[in-house]
Amino acid sequence: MLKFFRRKKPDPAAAPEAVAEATDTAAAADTASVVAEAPAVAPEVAAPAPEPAPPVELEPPTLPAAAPGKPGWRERLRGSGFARSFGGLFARNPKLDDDLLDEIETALLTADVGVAATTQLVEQLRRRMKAREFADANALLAALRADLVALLQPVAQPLAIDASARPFVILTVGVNGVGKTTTIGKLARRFRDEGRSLMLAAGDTFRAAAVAQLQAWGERNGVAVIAQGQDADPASVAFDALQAAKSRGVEVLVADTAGRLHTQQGLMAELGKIRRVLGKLDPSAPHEVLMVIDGTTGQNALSQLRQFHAAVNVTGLVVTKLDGTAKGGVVFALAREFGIPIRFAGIGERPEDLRVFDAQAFVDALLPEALGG
Ligand SMILES: Nc1nc2c(ncn2[C@@H]2O[C@H](COP(=O)(O)OP(=O)(O)OP(=O)(O)O)[C@@H](O)[C@H]2O)c(=O)[nH]1
Ligand SMILES: [Mg+2]
Repeated sequence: MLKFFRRKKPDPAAAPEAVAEATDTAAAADTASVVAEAPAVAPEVAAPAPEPAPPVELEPPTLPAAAPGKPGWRERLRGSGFARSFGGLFARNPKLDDDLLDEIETALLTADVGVAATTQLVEQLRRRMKAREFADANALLAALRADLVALLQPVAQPLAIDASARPFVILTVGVNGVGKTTTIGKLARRFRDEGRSLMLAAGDTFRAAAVAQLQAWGERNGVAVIAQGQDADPASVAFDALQAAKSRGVEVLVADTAGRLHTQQGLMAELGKIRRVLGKLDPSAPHEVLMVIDGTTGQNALSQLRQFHAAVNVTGLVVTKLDGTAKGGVVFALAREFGIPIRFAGIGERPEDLRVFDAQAFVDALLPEALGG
């Protein structure tokens, strides 16, 4: 059975504290220091399901857009394996020689850039060093930085919502625990802030907590969540949700799916079924198959993407958890091997920590500015 969940708009007369809370949140978004102190909002456990309510039109956003660039990429990625190994290397003011290239090679491999991309980058630098293109090690660093940006530039393609697709359907896939549901919650906030009407589909029917987790994000952002509950057929949830989104004329539908290992044939086939069922209502749906990849995964991310791509034709990537201990280098390996657009980077757990992927900002955050830096 279809259920609709949505949050009531704060009514100043009935719930002054709700208005105060919204105002506080808005003020906090303008103040970096306050934002930095704000608690993480990602739900970890099942939240109580809200009261079912009849479907109503979505309201315009009540919260302002998250402040861009706060905190910055560099601040969030400082702890990455990539930043640490290169920070150490260049702080030592190395000489321009083959040893430096060997050290760069080791640093790239250690940071999960992978053998193929590392070899390509290092050999490129070696050729140019032999041709005496670099005056010093600093010039070589500048070249490495430019090469890394060039590797990512072709895949730094933001997600464009095609207005002629109504709704524009985003199917979210990925292995267990990579951040799919959290990313959907962040996207919901983003789309709401852009003034788009949207719906979410609770297609992870493996666990009751998964449905509740998505409902909590929907609640928080005033977005309707279509759910059938635990053990329902996820393809049927997707079908119902697309039907509801079509009849309501919403702009964007984002469907969650259960995490699954790329090696589980049956579960991978289930994704194909979800895809086919969506296609029955709209032959062009899903318009985006967004695969979420955990940035801490390392080279295994390549085989994950290979399998998901074969099963469901991935059109865009989100790399999450690049804050913290992620090495970050797998982003280069993914870009080189697949050329699939990287839409967003997750650099924290709060809604504003989902950033449109920016090749230059990413590389700048990973590498020190200059020698001795
Ligand atoms: N630090 C950090 N944590 C993140 C990020 N994205 C997601 N997480 C955390 O990762 C954990 C798992 O996130 P979920 O969204 O539940 O992952 P999922 O892919 O939906 O998991 P399953 O549905 O169980 O497969 C949560 O604790 C999130 O808060 C990120 O960019 N940075
Ligand atoms: Mg989930």
